[in-house]
Amino acid sequence: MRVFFNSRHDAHDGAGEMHHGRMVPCFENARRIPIIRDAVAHAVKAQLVDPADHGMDPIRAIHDIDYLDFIETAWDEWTKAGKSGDAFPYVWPTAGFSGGHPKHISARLGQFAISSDTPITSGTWKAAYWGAQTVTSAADATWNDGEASFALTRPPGHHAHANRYGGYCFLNNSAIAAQQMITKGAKKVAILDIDYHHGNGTQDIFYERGDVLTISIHADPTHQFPFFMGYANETGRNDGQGANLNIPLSGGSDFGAWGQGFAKAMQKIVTWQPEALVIALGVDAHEAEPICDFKLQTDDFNRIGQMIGRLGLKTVFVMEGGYAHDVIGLNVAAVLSGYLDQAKR
Ligand code: OKP
Ligand code: ZN
Repeated sequence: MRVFFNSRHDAHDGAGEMHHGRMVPCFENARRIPIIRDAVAHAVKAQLVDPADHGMDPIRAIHDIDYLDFIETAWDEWTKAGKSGDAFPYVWPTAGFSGGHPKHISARLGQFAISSDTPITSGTWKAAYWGAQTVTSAADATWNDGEASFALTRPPGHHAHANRYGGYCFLNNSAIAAQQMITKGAKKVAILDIDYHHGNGTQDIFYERGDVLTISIHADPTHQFPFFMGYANETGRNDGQGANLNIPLSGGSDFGAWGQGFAKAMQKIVTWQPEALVIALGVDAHEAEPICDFKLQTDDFNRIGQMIGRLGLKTVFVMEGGYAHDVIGLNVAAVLSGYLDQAKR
């Protein structure tokens, strides 16, 4: 399988995040990527491909210009203000605050962040920019010849909105991949997000559009990030009515419950008849994952890949979450090899 690889991913290098009231090393760290690369190299005869530089157009097709300007310049503003650790927000313009948009870097961090878990570092923009190029190249390749691609990149993307970062995400890679295929001529593209966490950014970006179906299977937000979005009654608006499907599952779900949700997702995709499919491939639903509480096994990920393969659609896999270094490589490889076992039969 073609694996488009973001070799600049390690430019984003957070030192730590607040977890249960203490600073701990970032769960979303650079060690994840070589582990996954090495595991897929063996399992699916990965041909590593460097992304081409498509410039800002595919990114601007999803994100607002003032937001992109902020992400690109935040680190410089932070260091010019005399700060040297990673950049974090600490105050937000929540309901009732009406002071406009001050230019101070701490005001801007709060203006554009949804959460406090996501460091901005010296190379964050570089890593995120090349991640967007990685998924754009993967989407182009798959749209052109029909063969599946895997975009192996970090930081992840599905929590990023058109104008907000957070949940370890800056640029919404799955959205950029879907939009790239629309730009190249697809009339209908589906995004299926199997990451443990709700894909709030992806949902919001396409919420009023009828040409991109967004589906997310995730931990019930009543007890899990992002808490304020991801409920089953969020079904889309205007042209997008009926084109968003949330499948929240209770904490501790195993493949019994998860597989039932997945069957609903498969049914929706078959009925909706997209020309292409983007899989937001988080593997943090596995039982060994540190910040998650589902109970999927590696064999279950293989079954998931097989069922995706049986859809017979042009498929782009985009790396999202997965933090248990012992198993992330195995789980990604299980999805991709399951897919290859069943695709085009
Ligand atoms: C990103 B992805 C705990 C903060 C937790 C939210 C989870 C982000 C998950 N210190 N941050 O969907 O795997
Ligand atoms: Zn996740």
